[in-house]
Amino acid sequence: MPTDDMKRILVTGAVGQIGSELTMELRKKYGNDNVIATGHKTKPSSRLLDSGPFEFIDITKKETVERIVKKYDVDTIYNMAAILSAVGEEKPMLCWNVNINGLYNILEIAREYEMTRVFIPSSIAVFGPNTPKENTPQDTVLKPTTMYGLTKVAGELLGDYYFRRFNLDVRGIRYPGIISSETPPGGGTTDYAVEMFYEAIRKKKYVCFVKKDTVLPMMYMPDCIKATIDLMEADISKLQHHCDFNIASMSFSAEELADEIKKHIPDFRCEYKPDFRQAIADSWPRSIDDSAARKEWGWEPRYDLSSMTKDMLGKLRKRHEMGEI
Ligand code: AKB
Repeated sequence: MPTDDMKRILVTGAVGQIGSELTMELRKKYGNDNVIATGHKTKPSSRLLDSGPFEFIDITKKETVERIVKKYDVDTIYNMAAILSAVGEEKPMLCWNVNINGLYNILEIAREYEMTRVFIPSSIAVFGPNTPKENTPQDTVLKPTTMYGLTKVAGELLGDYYFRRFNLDVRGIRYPGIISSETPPGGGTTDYAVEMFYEAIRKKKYVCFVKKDTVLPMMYMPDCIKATIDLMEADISKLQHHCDFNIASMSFSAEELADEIKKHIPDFRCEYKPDFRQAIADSWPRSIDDSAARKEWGWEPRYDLSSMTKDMLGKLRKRHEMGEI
């Protein structure tokens, strides 16, 4: 396994939607004590706290990250801390600061400490209204209209720059909307898809903040975690791209998702009341061409809409019965 060189891993944003599940999977794979979970302000779950080291940092303050890197002799970073699209429109300066200045600090530290590898997530938000919407190509127009999107374009370019200029092994994926049952997302446009599941279990009704015919690319968390770790473990000699891999698994409209949930909860009702997030969703692709990821590191999703819905509802139902949600 090409993993011997990643021994001490730091995860930023480990309290967040993807970071929390990624940390647990990395701990399973690389050993609990070798994966240092970090967060900013949010209290970590006991699952995260009890299974390995946890520290508070602020990626916009370089010294706070550097202290932890030295303390644990870190050689690999997954930089999952970010401000997502909806909050990014409400707080554009915060979004710039975390997603650009924070990322710059991470890359600089990785360069200074000669780290083995860095993961920097990107997003379908790098695309904009002028990008082809169906089967969006790997290499295409990148002119987003959101602050989040433009920080992600700059982030991809910055990562590729560090690879070329400083020989730092930086890798990244353009995540679609991620659907998960552990930690809810916060501040994104694709959050409606997750909320719909939670509310279907809790109240059997949901008011969706995008129109029913809004189609976006989505992915179930187990596939997201698999993609992230697989890319980090991929043989570098096979990679032609580095920080900007398109990946796809499923695309559906808000109404198609509601209909799929209704197959399991027949009295579930969904209403549609679009807000400012509709414009963001409308600027993004409907489906993604991920042939580069398939070819360069063997990406292949496992879940589709039907298998994801069954699994999500099963997991959330259990958590509901235990009074967790
Ligand atoms: C968001 O909606 O902002 C994120 C994303 C697609 O990057 N989930």
